[in-house]
Amino acid sequence: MIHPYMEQATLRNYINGNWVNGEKFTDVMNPATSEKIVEVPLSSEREVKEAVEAAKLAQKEWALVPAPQRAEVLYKVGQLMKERKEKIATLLTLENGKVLEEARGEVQEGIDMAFYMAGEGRRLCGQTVNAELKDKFAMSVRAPIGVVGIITPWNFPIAIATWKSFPAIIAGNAVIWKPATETPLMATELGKIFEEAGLPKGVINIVYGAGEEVGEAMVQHKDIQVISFTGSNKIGSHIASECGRQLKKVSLELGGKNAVIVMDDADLELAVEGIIWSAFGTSGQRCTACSRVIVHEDVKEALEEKLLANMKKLTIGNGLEKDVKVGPIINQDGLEKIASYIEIGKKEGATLLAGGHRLTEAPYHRGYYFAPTLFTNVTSEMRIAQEEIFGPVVSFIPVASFEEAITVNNRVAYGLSSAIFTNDVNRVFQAQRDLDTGIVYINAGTTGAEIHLPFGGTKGTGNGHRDSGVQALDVFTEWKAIYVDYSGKLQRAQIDVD
Ligand code: UN1
Repeated sequence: MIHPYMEQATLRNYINGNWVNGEKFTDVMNPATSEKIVEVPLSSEREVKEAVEAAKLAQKEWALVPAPQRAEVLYKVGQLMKERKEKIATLLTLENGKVLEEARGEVQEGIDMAFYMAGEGRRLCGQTVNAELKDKFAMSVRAPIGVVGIITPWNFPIAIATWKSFPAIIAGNAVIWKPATETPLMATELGKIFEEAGLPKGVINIVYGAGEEVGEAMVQHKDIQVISFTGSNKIGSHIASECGRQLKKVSLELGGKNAVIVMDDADLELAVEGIIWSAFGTSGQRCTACSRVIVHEDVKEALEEKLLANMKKLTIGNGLEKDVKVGPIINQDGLEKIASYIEIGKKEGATLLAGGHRLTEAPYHRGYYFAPTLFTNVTSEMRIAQEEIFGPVVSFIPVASFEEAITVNNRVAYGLSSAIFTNDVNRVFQAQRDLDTGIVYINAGTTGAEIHLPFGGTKGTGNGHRDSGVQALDVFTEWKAIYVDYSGKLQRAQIDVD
């Protein structure tokens, strides 16, 4: 039986411009209802190899297409995404569970990325510099790398795919893309759009399947020269070591343990709005989600009270329904992980002020819902204050001063996003200097990165690369230095300098 939102019962891989049938499949479920949506192929090394062969051939020609013409395809991609925004957003909510308003926002992030990277087709700037010798010209250019592999997560299945694939494509590479099996619809929709926009066959290839099979085959394939991965630290460090062994370039976006700092002079109403949005939006399943509130002790009780009152107003439910603000958790494993941290927090001596349990009564009984949760009196060494929970759980950590707030913020293994609410201009500038995360927000929550700035983090959040922004091009290009000697004689650098 075909699901009412679907045109097909089974999805197919997209290899060399063809939609290819799979052999083995797994079910894709709607996390809001547990109903089956579609089946997705579980591919193997064989499909990865086929995709790489196609990509190698396609890339040679694609690299010779002038970048402004490559950009025309991306403009078309952006245009088609814009026309289909509502349909794509609805499918995103169906497979991922995030509320429709957020799904629209995520699709918009992809549209923004398309137009932004299309613009790069007319830049891809290098430098011209002065040579140290007479009658000699020196410059640097960005060169494509070849075939690149991208492995994308279920929590932002279309936005993150655009952060990685669009810069790769505009720079003249071909792509092998393994989307998360929980959220394959976004890849099919984007694949169809690439096809309709006229991207030559083989420039993007979609291979569905498990990380252990398809992801591993990509990491081990000698002709995939770059791996760009967003996901867990455990898998990220495995990928990094395998790529390191092969001297393969790897870009990682991993976990976060992001905090909102609320100072004693903050606008508490605004801080509560920022915390609600960044802790409970997407049910806390963002790498950038706020999971710690580092609060000045003088405003701790007032902030708790206001936050609790606002948490009560949150409507939880199926993201396709109007006015729902918090959707389900992705699946049973996700729920169990969150539930296990509630027990850990209680054992560690934190005080549970709200939530802390799964929602099992109708209408929640068929989906994977977890009550928005607030712990207080948490200390910064507790595991709930150190480890990524990836759910709607926030911990209050009281502090006595601005300096202590900064120290507590930085005392975690991750460094993705941080935020401070204060009206003191000196503290604002000290904070943006001293917070050791890749993204810093002033008087806003920890989420909401824009695509034309670098996205990524310090310490355990990654390995120094950035997604999105012009910096994403560094992952998918090699720098080439070019010297043109027009003196007509041998000129030796560093020697013939008079
Ligand atoms: C993620 O959580 O992996 O800044 C991506 C944000 C979004 C992207 C989140 N624009 O929260």
